[in-house]
Amino acid sequence: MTDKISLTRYLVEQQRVHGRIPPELRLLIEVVARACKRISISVNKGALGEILGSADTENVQGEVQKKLDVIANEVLIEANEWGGHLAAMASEEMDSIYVVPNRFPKGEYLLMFDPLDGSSNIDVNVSIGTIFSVLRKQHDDPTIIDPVCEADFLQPGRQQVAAGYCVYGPQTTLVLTVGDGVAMFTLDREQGSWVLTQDQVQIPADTKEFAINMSNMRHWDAPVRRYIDECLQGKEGPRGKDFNMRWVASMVADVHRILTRGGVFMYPWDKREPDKPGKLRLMYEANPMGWLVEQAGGAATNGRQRILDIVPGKLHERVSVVLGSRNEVERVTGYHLEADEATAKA
Ligand code: AHM
Ligand code: MG
Repeated sequence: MTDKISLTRYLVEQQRVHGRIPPELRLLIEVVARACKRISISVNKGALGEILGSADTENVQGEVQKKLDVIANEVLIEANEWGGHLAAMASEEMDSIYVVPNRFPKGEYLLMFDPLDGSSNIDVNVSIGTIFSVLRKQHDDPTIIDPVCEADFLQPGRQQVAAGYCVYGPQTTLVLTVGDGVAMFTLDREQGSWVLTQDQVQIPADTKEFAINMSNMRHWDAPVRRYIDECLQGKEGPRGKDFNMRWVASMVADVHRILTRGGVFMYPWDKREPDKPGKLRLMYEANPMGWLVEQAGGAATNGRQRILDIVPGKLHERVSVVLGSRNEVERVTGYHLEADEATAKA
């Protein structure tokens, strides 16, 4: 690229030319991007930075926290709490919402994040990331500033005003939407700046690649089995083409591949924990990824319903996820709906 566009310039143009984002939201995104830069530096240090291994604590989901989960969470909070653009934050690593302390000015935005996605990959030097989602606090009467509470966060994903992720891989890439398509920024380490390297990202509607944790196959529901069985039959089967499989076990990396070259990603409900709707979390994993994928021309459902239309009942709600190339997501969703109809008729 000869005329390099920085993240700052991209955001200023989104604010000034397209009128899409107010200055406070621009500031918020820049602060998140700065925090991701700091996390990226820690990730790069690896064992030299003493960031590997377990923190010997558990999060609200009962998962053992890695040191880097805790570090990344602190970096995001410290970076964002004082700027005056936020009312509160919520994270995979915190039981309840973090209200901006009274010593700082408050804004109208709510920030949610999975500070370090793909925790199982930290110690093995495989791509990991940070996922974030921004909502605006809803007011019945905008002149009244009420204290913020968890209920303020429980908005469907279609109300997000910004969403993105940063993937810490061979390159560090920030992927963002403010509702005007998907833009990708690569971290230029020498300059310390984010450079726009792709705008208006598009996911092809068709694909020959799926991503699912195949070791859970015996626990899946019939429609997911049917879809994967058909893919595995390749050219000789009903799909008439061979499929490839990839599973990084970091949602950020799997979604990044799909935004780059297409594919379908699934983390469906399964029988291991029948009472949980899925493994992934709706508000800071599925919603931001779902919006990014839709903004790139793809689709995202829970197998039956558009993810962005789900009204959350609680902060750490889980959800089944099917996202990526539109025609494949529609096929998987169709298989679920067909199965539901058959059950209803029986
Ligand atoms: P995390 O947020 O604790 O890292 O968990 C979410 C991750 C996703 O990134 C990934 O898609 C999935 O869990 C991997 O699950 P599995 O270990 O079953 O392959
Ligand atoms: Mg995660």
